[in-house]
Amino acid sequence: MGFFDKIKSGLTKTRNAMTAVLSSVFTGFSEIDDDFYDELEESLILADLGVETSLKIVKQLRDRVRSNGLTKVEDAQIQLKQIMVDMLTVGSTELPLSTDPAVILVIGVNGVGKTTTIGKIAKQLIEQGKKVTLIAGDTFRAAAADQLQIWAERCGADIVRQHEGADPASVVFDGIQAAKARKSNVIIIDTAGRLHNKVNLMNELNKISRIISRELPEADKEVLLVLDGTTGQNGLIQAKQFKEIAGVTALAITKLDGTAKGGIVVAVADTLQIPVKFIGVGEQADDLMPFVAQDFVDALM
Ligand SMILES: Nc1nc2c(ncn2[C@@H]2O[C@H](COP(=O)(O)OP(=O)(O)O)[C@@H](O)[C@H]2O)c(=O)[nH]1
Ligand SMILES: [Mg+2]
Repeated sequence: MGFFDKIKSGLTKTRNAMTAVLSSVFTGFSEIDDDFYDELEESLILADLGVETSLKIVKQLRDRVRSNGLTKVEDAQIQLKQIMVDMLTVGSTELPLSTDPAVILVIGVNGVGKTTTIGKIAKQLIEQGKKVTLIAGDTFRAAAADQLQIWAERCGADIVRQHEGADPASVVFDGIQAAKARKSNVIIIDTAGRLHNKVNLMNELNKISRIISRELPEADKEVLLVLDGTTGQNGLIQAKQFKEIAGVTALAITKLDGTAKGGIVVAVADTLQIPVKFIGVGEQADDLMPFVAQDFVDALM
């Protein structure tokens, strides 16, 4: 399957949902009037774009329709797609990897797909010829490190882990020393995401960040927040909390294959103004796609 076909097939459920709600707007109206805009606004909210983002999209559409003197509903649809592409374009979608090593700190609540996403990213980087060290900073359960180890073995990454209950910051310290010794190009750090204990989580992530800054002051650093696309608007709330506590610089949105709520990607990018860099469309190693705004919107509509 080609690259775009894969994104398209991964987004089938969302596309069907979007088509269902948007078709009544784009086939039900022959002219662009207030009723058209009201119905469009409602449809976008139903498609999980969130109230704030939906209002913004409709306002921008009104402006574009007016300034371009558009009268046909089909023309409005083309503009709508362009507005979404622009909204999804909030910065570089590349990982910053110009230093040796570069560091990717991966955060997010339990079960969103952090460890899986790390395995997938590691595989892609190794295929590009990079040397990758994974650090098992989720020490809450031994199974978490075991899972990371399976991914490491599968794709040929090094892994640094300690016993269950070890201090995550100390695992990170060890991992950085090991990565330096092995001359790794990229370090990817897995973490535990117990958001119900926000203060502890914040302290833990701060401690890890301080170790990284101290041990690798010159390194490119990405703080990648992983969100579960199936959680819809809840994902947006989580993202806001993590942005506050952890200085998120990039997003990965997973499990889009299993949900009709993929519209959340637009809401998150627009509300947080943080670039989405990856989308997950399945559990296999190749099911993580680099994010391309135009392809995403084309696959949706
Ligand atoms: N369908 C699907 N499942 C995914 C995707 N990403 C992760 N998962 C699954 O989600 C579950 C939790 O993933 P895991 O990486 O352990 O989450 P973590 O707790 O954040 O580390 C696992 O069963 C993964 O296989 C995805 O893009 N699509
Ligand atoms: Mg995990």
